[in-house]
This record gives sequence, C-alpha cells and structure tokens, in this order.
Amino acid sequence: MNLNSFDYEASYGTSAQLKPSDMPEIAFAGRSNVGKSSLLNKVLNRKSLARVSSMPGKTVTINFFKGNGLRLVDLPGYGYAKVSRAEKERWAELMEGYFKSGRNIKLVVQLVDMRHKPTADDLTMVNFLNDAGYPFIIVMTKSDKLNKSEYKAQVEAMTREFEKFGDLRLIPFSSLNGEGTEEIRTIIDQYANN
Ligand SMILES: Nc1nc2c(ncn2[C@@H]2O[C@H](COP(=O)(O)OP(=O)(O)O)[C@@H](O)[C@H]2O)c(=O)[nH]1
Ligand SMILES: [Mg+2]
Repeated sequence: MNLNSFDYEASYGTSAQLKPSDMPEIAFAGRSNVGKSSLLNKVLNRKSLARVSSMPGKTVTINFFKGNGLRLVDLPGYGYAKVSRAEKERWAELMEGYFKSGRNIKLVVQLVDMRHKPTADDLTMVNFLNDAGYPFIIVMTKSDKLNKSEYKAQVEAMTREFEKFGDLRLIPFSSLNGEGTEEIRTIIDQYANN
C-alpha cells in the first residue's frame, strides 16, 4: 500500500460526531506525549500531517486520516496529569463511542514509551484490547533515547511485561532515526488487506 498518499480527514471531540464506519480502520493509541503524532507523520512520510503538539493533552480529539481505502485513526491520548475531570470524561466518552460504533477495526497500534515501564493506563488499554479481541501490536517509542545496554534491558523488560499476551509483536521505534518505520508500514499493509 502506498502510505504516501494519506490526507487528514477530520477531528471530532464527541462520539456523536463520529461518521459511520465505511472503510477498514487502523487505530493508534497511547498516552499523551508518547509520540503518536510523530509516528503518524513518519509512517505517512509527511512533515506535519498529524500535528506534533508541544502542549500534550490539551484537547481531547479523535483524528482521522484517509487514503487508499483505509482510515488511520489517531485516538485521544490519555494519562496527562493536568487535564480536568471534565476532559477525562470526554476522553472516556469518545473512546467508548469509538470502540462501540461497530467499526471495521483491523488493528490497534498501541504505543508505549520505551524508556519506562508501561503505565497503569497503558496496561488498562492493552488489557481492554486483548479482552475485546482486537488484533494489536505494541510499538515502543523514542528508542533513540536509550543507550545500547538500556535498549537491550528494555526490550527484555517489555517482553516479560507483555508475555501473557502470547506472541505479541513488540517494535522499537524512533521518529528521529526512523527505526521501525518500515516494519510498521509492512504491518499496516498486511492488516489493511486482511
Ligand atoms: N527523541 C525522540 N523524541 C520524540 C520521538 N517521538 C516524539 N518525540 C517527542 O515527544 C514529544 C511528543 O510527541 P508527539 O508526537 O506530539 O506525541 P503525542 O502526544 O503522542 O502525539 C515531542 O516533543 C516530540 O518531538 C522519538 O522517537 N524520539
Ligand atoms: Mg498527538
């Protein structure tokens, strides 16, 4: 699939605004600031298609990108400490609405920061995906920030952390040096056509 021809489609702040699903979708989930927008820009080979925000968690929206009969979905980030209770409720409403609207979700790409243990929210998200039966992979972001020994230790720690999910794909990724980009493109292609 040509991932160079995707375009921004729309953003929504409440689930009532979501359009019915008429195309397969691949969704991207993760905590605010994990590097989701950077990953989308890198994978889609665009400089600033998905805005790279310097104010994480500021607005809760779900963003759609469309191309080649496929939608890529930038799910709202979670876990940002300074958001209000109202924003947290908006987040939950939007996520629940998204996952309950009968969509053709081919794959969820779950991002975790490679430097740290997955957060409680990360694990809640992964358990939800697993229990609900969505195919998912884990992308470990910001791999460029680790030295060689930290890198090796974190691959091992993450492998143990997610062991119970069977042969789950764990992909180190860096939007800075491009590590993992081709692997993610290949997986998107495989699942989109599946
Ligand atoms: N070193 C490094 N920084 C990154 C990487 N990905 C994102 N960042 C930085 O992390 C911050 C959050 O990135 P962003 O893509 O907006 O995260 P989002 O909130 O998940 O969409 C920004 O300052 C990015 O420049 C990466 O792979 N390596
Ligand atoms: Mg973002």
